[in-house]
Amino acid sequence: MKITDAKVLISSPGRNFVTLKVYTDDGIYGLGDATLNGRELAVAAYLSEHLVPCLIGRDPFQSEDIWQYFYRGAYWRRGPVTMAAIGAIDIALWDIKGKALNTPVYNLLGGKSRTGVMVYGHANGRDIEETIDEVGKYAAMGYRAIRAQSGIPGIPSTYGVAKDKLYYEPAEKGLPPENLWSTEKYLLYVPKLFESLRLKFGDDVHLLHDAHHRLTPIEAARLGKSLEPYHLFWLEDAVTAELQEGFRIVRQHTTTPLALGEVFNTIWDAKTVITEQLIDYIRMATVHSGGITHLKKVASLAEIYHVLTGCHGATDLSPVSLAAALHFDISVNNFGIQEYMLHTKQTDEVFPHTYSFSDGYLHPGDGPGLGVDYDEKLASKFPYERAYLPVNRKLDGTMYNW
Ligand code: KDG
Ligand code: MG
Repeated sequence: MKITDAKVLISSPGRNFVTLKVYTDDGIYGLGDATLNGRELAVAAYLSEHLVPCLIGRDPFQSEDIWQYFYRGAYWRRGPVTMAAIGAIDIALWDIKGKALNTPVYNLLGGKSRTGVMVYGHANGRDIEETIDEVGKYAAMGYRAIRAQSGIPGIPSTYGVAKDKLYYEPAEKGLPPENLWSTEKYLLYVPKLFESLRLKFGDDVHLLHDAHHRLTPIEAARLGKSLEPYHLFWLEDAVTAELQEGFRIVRQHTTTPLALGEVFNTIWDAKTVITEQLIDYIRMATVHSGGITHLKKVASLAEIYHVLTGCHGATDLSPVSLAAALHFDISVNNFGIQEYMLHTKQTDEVFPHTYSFSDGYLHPGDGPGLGVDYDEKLASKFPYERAYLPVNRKLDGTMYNW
């Protein structure tokens, strides 16, 4: 089998997505996700200008060699643009292989290791009362794990609080909106939120929280410690992780489980935190870390160090990415949990898929390949519009991490 062509498809059904469609000489095509939130066209150009010309004529079954060709062969390695482009190709090749062999991708990755993929949903409110209501809605829908984020009194905007409850979408059309931030207020408020949630919902539901890279190591240590009575499933992205060693300080002070890595792109970004057992969950996504091929290697390294997986699954990861994650999740032994943010109806219509939710679990479906398609005609009704994630400033105007 030979690859005959590959098209980069850009559309905005509910939000912007970049999708790669790889064609072969026996009529099978595969889909990959290449979406990099707020930097979509950089990946699209990297793919169409630099990678697609080298892809034509290759055997799609040689996904390992093709991966190495684009990673080692580029000279310029790593980084989100490069790795999302390689990730899109890799995901599309696994899709082709599954379709050609008439089997779901998970069967090519070792087969099912579990009956379903436990997911966590996103509950968020402007204050504790509203957040409690939202957590209640997810519990009623059958979710066993729920991430809770709350606005903080005295700060006009807070990360993770949706305008449209079930469909949280942080990217906005136009130039980047500016948010405000106070670590002092946040550190006082979050323990109260989780105390209220445990009082209301008891101990059984898994509760998660995302600090979104906004704390220093010692601040994260304090937050982790203050949340211990409420036994979180995880505290995510407590500190920016360019300095992986910073997590030594957090780890020394708290038993709250730590999750990290949605912005990581290669195994090197996670090497210290995994091998020193500084985290409990690695959050890298198939799309942003070079596809299924590379993420399998990350999971294998993590497995030796008692680190479980918890793939990123926000709305900017298209249904193609989500499907790739589900095939990966259901097959690796050290799976932990999968993030699941509902896509809008428009997104789901443009990307018809076989995965389904029931009773707190996602199931990838048992059809050949990844089980996702792309309706090009419908997608053409939703043209790309530039959109950005917000930026963030401290109350005194200092530029900070979003
Ligand atoms: O593109 C960035 C979003 O995916 C991010 O804000 C979502 O932090 C996030 C999460 O945990 O899903
Ligand atoms: Mg996050």
